Amino acid sequence: IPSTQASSTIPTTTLVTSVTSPPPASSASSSSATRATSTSAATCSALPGSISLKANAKLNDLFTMFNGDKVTTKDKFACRQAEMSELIQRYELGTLPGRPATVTASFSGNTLTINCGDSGKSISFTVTITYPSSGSAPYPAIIGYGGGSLPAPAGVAMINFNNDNIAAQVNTGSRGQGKFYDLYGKTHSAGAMTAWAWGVSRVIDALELTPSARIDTTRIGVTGCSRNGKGAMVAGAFEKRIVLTLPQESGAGGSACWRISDYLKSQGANIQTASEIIGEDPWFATAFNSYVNQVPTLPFDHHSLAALIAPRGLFVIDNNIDWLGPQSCFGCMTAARSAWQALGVPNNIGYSQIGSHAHCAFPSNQQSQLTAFVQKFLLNQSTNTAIFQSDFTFSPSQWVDWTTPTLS
Ligand code: MCU
Repeated sequence: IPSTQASSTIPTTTLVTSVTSPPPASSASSSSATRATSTSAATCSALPGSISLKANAKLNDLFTMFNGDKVTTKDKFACRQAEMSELIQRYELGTLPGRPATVTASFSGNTLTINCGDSGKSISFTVTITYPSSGSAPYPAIIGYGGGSLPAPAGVAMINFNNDNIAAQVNTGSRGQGKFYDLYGKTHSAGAMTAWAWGVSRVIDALELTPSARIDTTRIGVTGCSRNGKGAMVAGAFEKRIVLTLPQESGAGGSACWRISDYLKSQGANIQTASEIIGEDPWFATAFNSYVNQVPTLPFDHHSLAALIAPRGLFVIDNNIDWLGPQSCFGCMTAARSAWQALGVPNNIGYSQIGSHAHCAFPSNQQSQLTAFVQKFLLNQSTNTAIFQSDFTFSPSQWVDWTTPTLS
């Protein structure tokens, strides 16, 4: 089916002809970004407030700090992750706020209500929990953006997260709409994906506060497909309490790398790129608009975003739809895998691209792979997650000019 069917389900018509404002000053605030992403940030060197970006056609080195220091230890890699998180927030996704001043929760039926308050404003939203018919409480759970598009695994609760309610994604006119912006203001720098990740963190806060919901908050996964797969990857990157991230058919803005997608487009592929995607929905900060036509200046790519998840579990599920850039996704995740290799857990990241099925229709021949990841990370079983497969090829010599250390 692949490409032809894809073009009818995935519109490719929106084009962007202009770029807008530079990053607002607030998005350059290092304190909020680092606080939100790393507990060891206090011992890490701070990024300068103002950075002059240098073009780099290759995928950025995951193991050299912005100031040139080499990363040789796991602790230093945590600093590098905090730094990459801050860079990604600054130039692509917008600032992730930490926990608001108040978070309270109530639970009734299968509905968890989350109330958040800060600076005199408050919002409330709900998620619904579907419990498994097997296993025992407290259950592990997978938070599904828009309910998710994966079959519910045995023994695992599914939490339906209405991400559109937190930040709308109808078209570019959706910017600033949703509960996140009701709390933080319509002009907050966070794009929709950052707002959703913030929402996921509040769901986990609420579950921690609510033992009667019978969810084990040390065993939480996140998933979503397509646009929601991009969002799931961002949530996994920003929220360390998530132990398994399952982005499905996420494409550009998810498991694809901007640089590789631009290259494939230059070779004639019908593939979504950075300059195209910003005309579709407010998934990114407006700051990103200034870089979509000069992608090599970005001090990261999406292998860096994925690397924020290491050493936690990541299983990337892809299709073979041209627009989603499966070749870019495979290359990008192969580069990302270096982070898990450096940390000594290469099989905590898996990649599986299997095509010939409708967009977001999880195929039965990926089931055993998904089950292996779910059992390992959510059910504490010992399974074989050495899964890294694609119909496409990746040439490291074209994209990677750094080496993968073994971190002590
Ligand atoms: C793969 O995610 C998106 C894609 O980025 C968009 O260009 C397309 O319109 O929609 C996809 C999607 O979310 O499909 C449900």
